[in-house]
Amino acid sequence: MSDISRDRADAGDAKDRQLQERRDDSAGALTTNTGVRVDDTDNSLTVGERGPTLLEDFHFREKITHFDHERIPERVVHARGAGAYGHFQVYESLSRYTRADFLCDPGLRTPVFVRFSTVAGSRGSADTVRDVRGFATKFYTREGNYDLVGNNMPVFFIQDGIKFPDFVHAVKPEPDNEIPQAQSAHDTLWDFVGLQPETLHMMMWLMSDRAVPRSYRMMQGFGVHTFRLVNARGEGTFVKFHWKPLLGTHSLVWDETQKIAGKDPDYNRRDLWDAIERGQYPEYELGMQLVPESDEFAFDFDLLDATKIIPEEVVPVTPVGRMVLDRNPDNFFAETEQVAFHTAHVVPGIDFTNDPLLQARNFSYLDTQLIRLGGPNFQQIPVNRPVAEVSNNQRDGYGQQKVHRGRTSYFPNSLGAGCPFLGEGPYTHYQEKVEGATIRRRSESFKEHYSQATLFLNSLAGWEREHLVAAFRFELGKCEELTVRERVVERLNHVDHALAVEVAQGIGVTPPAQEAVPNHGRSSPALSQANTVLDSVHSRQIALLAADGADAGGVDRFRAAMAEHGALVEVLAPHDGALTTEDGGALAADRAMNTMASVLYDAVVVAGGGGSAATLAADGLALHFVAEAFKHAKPVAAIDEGVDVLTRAPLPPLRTARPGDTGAVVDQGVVTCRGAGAAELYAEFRRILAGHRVWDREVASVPA
Ligand code: HDD
Repeated sequence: MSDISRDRADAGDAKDRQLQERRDDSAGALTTNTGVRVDDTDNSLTVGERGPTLLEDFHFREKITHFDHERIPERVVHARGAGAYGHFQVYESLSRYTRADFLCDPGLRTPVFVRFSTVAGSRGSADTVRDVRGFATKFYTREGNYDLVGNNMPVFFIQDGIKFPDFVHAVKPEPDNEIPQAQSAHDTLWDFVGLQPETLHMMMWLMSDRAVPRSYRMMQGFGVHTFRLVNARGEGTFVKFHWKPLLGTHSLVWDETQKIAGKDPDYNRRDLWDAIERGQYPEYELGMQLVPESDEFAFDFDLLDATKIIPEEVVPVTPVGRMVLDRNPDNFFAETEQVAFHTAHVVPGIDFTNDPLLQARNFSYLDTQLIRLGGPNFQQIPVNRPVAEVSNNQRDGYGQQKVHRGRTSYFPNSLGAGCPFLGEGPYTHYQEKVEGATIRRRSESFKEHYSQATLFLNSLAGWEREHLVAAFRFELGKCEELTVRERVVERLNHVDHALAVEVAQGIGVTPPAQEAVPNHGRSSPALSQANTVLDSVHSRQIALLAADGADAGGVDRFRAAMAEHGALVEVLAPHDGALTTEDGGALAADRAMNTMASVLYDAVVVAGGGGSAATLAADGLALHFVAEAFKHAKPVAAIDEGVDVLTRAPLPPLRTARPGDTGAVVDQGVVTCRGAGAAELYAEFRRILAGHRVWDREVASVPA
């Protein structure tokens, strides 16, 4: 019996206990890989002090050879990622729909490993590029591993997996010069898009703010395909999986993402790691859209078409459980790089549908692990090992870790007492009756490509739509071929005439004279990030600018007021180390201002204190901090004399607190106070920060 099935109450730690056997702290004396002790690893074995190196220097050869072989092929897509362990627990038994044990027992904590990723960039590319984000979850269940390999967008670029190599070749750097890295803004992608209109719905998502998430902790996840749940009676229910982050779904702005890519290319990876180290564990709720089989044809699109959503207003998302990520991996390569996801890693009670994209994936993921991880034993790599017992007749191969005993490795056998035998509770494939001729043809029900792209557009808030138009203009503006730009504009005219005109006007293309089809006018509020969680400042990062002469008491009070709600304040100063405060005391600077930038924070605040304010008001970097934060629609605040810094920054006319004011003054999301009113400032600032950004602020004229 496996470790986890023996120990139900402690099941959440089963994976951790299993990994413990393989952890290595590299303690003790230095040895070779055969355990022979080494007393010098700085000098190779030579003939005389200045002579040639000897072939018999086995330590040298082993050390260099191992180093030469340290790299494995990066993932062909989703090469850059970050992972974490955690656990999942279902709220109530879902046995009505599925026999999957981990979805039926609310008392069970199932260990998970999640890997977030970008798609197009190489392993070393920047985190904050415009791209889809992968959201892949491995559940180490008692019945075997279940992998939910999803993205942060609910649809996909293509309908049939046979187009995947074409799409990926188009979006990846162009093959002649390998430019551009991790960017969709180039001719080949948009050439493909213009010629393959099924991409249009997903391209709307890719041009939206969803493609530049603030954090992996603030991003939705989707299984994308329609899957099938199967209960103990063998009855099926269609299902779409959704992950909803408890912190809400929030994004960066485009200018900010480009700057972060230089200032901190590990921005999202670091954010995930740091939050877990701080104990601010990311949490997501799993939701399901459940569709009875009798409703298979009840929609105006095909459930098997992965370029379509089921609007949440049509089939609501039922919350079914919660996932918490609470442990960082010990070793990036061993765990995050070697983790192997596969859509066909399913457990009893979860099955596929005939979605041709999913069917292709069920082939591709196993195939890719064989080359990436060097052979058929990748499931034995610690991060991939199921906590359920593995017993079969598969043998040998590169990297075999097991020492299989006995004479028999075939079925049936009598010499090995019939083991491994066919047990109870096996995976049984859903019995679907299928018939038809062998054809190579897209179903008629897959042929409408525009109406959900329009639905998405119609559902956006004003600021989201502006960002989307700007993104189309940026991306197409980077395309050198006019015909590529023109064809995409023609396609957009089928989504929405006004959109096509706005985009065309920005990229030197003649706008279409008339609409191709009227906009159907329907919308789905759940698609807008304006309708997400907007009442939490938990784990938000605030830069507090201070210099010598700062009011330490004011800084401490502000920090405490934010900490109470889980927000983090870092004191940034013109120099690192201790600041001399207004009253002659000391205040530790967390970082020197020149090592950071406003784009790495959610908000910027200027401390009080006359000396500090005078220094900061004359410091171009401090003024840029404030102006750039304002430009990116972030909450900004200033306390007491700190207000003078705001008035020196290149901001539009702003109402700020004057001496004698008793409360806080709020104008365009900028909060100020002088003397009294600090408590009100804390409350107002928190409210604005919880709203994420101040989207109605006029920022075009700010030179940052
Ligand atoms: Fe894929 C990786 C998500 C379509 C072939 N895919 C990969 C990862 C994610 C997704 C999150 C990274 C897993 C990790 O962190 O290791 N892929 C998707 C989604 C799709 C999708 C949500 C559409 C709904 N993928 C898709 C198709 C094919 C592939 C149609 C091929 C026919 N995907 C792969 C792959 C990768 C991969 C080549 C690269 C590395 C890996 O699998 O392990 O096999």
